[in-house]
Amino acid sequence: MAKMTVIPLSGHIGALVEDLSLSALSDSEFDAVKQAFLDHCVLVFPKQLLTIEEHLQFAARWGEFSTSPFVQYHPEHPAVLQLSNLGKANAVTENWHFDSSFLPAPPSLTILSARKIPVGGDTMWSNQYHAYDTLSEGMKALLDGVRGEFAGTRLAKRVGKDSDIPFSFHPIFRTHPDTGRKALFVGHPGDTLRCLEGMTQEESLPIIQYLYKHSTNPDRVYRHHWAEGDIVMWDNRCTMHYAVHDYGDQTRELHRVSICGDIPR
Ligand SMILES: O=C(O)CCC(=O)C(=O)O
Ligand SMILES: [Fe+2]
Repeated sequence: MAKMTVIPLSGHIGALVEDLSLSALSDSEFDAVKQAFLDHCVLVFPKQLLTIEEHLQFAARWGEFSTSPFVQYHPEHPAVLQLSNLGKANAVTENWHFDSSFLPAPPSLTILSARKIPVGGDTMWSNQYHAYDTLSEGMKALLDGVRGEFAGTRLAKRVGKDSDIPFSFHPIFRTHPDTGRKALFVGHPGDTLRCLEGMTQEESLPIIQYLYKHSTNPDRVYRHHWAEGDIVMWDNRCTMHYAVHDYGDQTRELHRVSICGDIPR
């Protein structure tokens, strides 16, 4: 078998992995994929056309499956979330976010498998190591060790649980457990990242707004144009993502499997 090739997809995030079959991955190939994942934060594996079982087998190599509250999983495969077109008004993922940042230990990574793709429906990712690295030394010093209050507002509201919104405190500069690099860890101002600890809302909101805008500068973004059969995986500890809803009522179906992560530090 030909040796896998890894081709960067943008200046700062994402790589295309070719000449590799995820359904027949050797241990040494897995090690190479893992290194490419840590280096590029988002990996695209085109034309894999995995079955649900093959998707789950590949995902299981990365750790325990993680599930989120407020969403319903596949009736026969409890680790598989079926993403479908719920309409633009209900699209909780059409904003820049880390997955489940309101949990004490958000997932480490997610693997999507594209089943039915409309015209449109791209997904974007942004590199949060780069977002941290490009902050001024003054901003890094000001916010070093500061924690934010992360809330699951959008998901809770979608199921009518407005009065019982879960939240967790996390450092807004988190250190990746495998690479040791620092990444900016923020969320939608007000909805997701409600406040910075030890500051009033009036003081924290302008800072959060600045950081949120900074986190998604186009310099650090890769936008993926899906094709059926694509597998895309991202590191939820150092990237944010945004699902563009520009496809009206066309069908869009992806399967999603996430892996348990550590408590952010
Ligand atoms: O639909 C997508 O492209 C991604 C949706 C999303 O935010 C997720 O699966 O975590
Ligand atoms: Fe997401």
